[in-house]
Amino acid sequence: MDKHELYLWDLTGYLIVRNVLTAEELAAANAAIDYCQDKIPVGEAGLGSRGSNALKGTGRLEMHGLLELPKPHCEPFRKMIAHPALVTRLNVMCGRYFRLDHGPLIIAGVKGTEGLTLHGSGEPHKPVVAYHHQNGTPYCGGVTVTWQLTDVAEGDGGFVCVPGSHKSRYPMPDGVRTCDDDLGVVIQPPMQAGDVLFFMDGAQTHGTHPWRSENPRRSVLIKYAARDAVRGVPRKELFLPEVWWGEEIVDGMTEAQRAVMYGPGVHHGGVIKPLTVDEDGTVRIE
Ligand SMILES: O=C(O)CCC(=O)C(=O)O
Repeated sequence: MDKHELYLWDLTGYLIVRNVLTAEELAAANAAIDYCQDKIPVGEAGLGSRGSNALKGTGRLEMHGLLELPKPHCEPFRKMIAHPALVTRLNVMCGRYFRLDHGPLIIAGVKGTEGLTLHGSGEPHKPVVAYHHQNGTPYCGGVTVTWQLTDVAEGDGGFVCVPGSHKSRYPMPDGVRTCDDDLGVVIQPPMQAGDVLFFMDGAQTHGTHPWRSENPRRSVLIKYAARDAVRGVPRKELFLPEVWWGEEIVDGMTEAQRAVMYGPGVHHGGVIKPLTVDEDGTVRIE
């Protein structure tokens, strides 16, 4: 990661590296998506745009599990997860012991596919994904890397962000969240097939504009974390105390004791309940 990239990354919260995939690698990744195209589920319209006028459209197309595709179709994504263009940069962005937190997943789009309301920002502070800079060293808890398998021209839609919002100290206005009154701060960077986008995920305000092009959208997202940050896990059952610690350790624990034995992560789907202490000193599930 050279000093110009570092400057752009720290300044804006995203970075585009051009022309990373070779023509052969791009063809193999597109062939893998052709293979599973019919299986990409269409989400319920409105779930992404959530009442926004600017973002409305047909249901979103998104699918996880690209590493689970049969060979040879998982191979392009195996290559992507530890690609040298990523390693050199993630070593700086998240620290040398970064790891894959969740993904790879495909976000696809056909003309009219709805957008996704903007989310993430520097306010309120979310330690697990926050951006911090100290003594000349940047640190970001969560970085998403998006591989473009098709071109994204200006105005096509897809990924959008508010550059610099990882340093924001005020809540995101509702019009920016919905893009109905975005104050002119939301940008949609054009990219070409084979380019790679890095963005500060939960630290930066970002989302999706509706897809407006006749050509399909194909973006493969891989979500990385600093090694000491935990966002999601590949399978929800990994959170369970008997899986995370082992049944022999948690066997016979009270409900409150078990509640503190869940594995780490924010995407636990509500299975982890907070504890409270009653006036008489009893610890119980809230
Ligand atoms: O690439 C996009 O369309 C945005 C993805 C997004 O919002 C996310 O990964 O949280």
